[in-house]
Amino acid sequence: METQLRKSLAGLPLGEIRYFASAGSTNDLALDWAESGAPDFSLILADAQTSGRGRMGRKWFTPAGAGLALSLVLRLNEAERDNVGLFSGLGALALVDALKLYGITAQIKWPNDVLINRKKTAGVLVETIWSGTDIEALVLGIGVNIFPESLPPETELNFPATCVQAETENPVRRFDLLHGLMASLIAWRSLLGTNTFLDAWRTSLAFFGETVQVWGVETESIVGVLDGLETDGSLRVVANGERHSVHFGEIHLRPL
Ligand code: BT5
Repeated sequence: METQLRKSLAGLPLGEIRYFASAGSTNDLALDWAESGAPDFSLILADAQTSGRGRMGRKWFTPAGAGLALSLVLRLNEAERDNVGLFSGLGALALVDALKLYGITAQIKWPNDVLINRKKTAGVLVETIWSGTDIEALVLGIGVNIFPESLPPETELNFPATCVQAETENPVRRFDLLHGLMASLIAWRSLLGTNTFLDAWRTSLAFFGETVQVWGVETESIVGVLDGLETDGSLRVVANGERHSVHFGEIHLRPL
């Protein structure tokens, strides 16, 4: 498996690559690796995770042989440090692009989910390591459901879920999709924060123009029309004629 993985990524300008048949959470491994000097764009991939994480301590289900669970260590340049709020969009956008290889038009449920036909097929988890007031490294974790076995039991879901193979007639090979995803990440990273990047993200937003409810831990919920993105990656919602910018954090979004 590891040989196949390395072969499929050969030729891409990545940092180092580590593969695990089973890991706790690839994000935890990547955070440790970042602390101990992983070079930029180093990749950790696990076939299975025993404690895969979503946001706020939620779980990410990752049984063996069924999906992709990966984390990248990114060393940010100055411009990227000013755009940290765009990295979950970067992960989601790169996956949306890679899925086009299978004729799939996916959408981004702001801020961190990728949906196919309004069902969740992937989640992005961004975590940062700080040194004083500077970001030392950023870990970009991505989990993608590829085959039906990757889906958790319905009782564990707070949103409908699907997998890539259920949404295309083309046979999906995990490492082909991984290659496409890495190539797209490299391409979109160089455009982070540009109008091209923001327009592509906007165009891919799920529920655009629809009435949604957005709520967080400390904020009151807003019901309004999803109207787009601000340049810092926050979401624009118009409620009673008033524009609200919803920032990252612990945010839930649902179509009404
Ligand atoms: C996410 O969190 O969607 C981010 C998931 C990131 C996972 C990757 S895998 C590689 C890396 N290593 C890690 O440990 N994590 C990252 P959130 O928006 O909080 O959604 C979590 C919720 O999604 C859970 O509470 C479940 O309801 C649901 N869920 C869990 N596993 C799922 C799956 N395989 N498919 C669809 N939904 C799932």
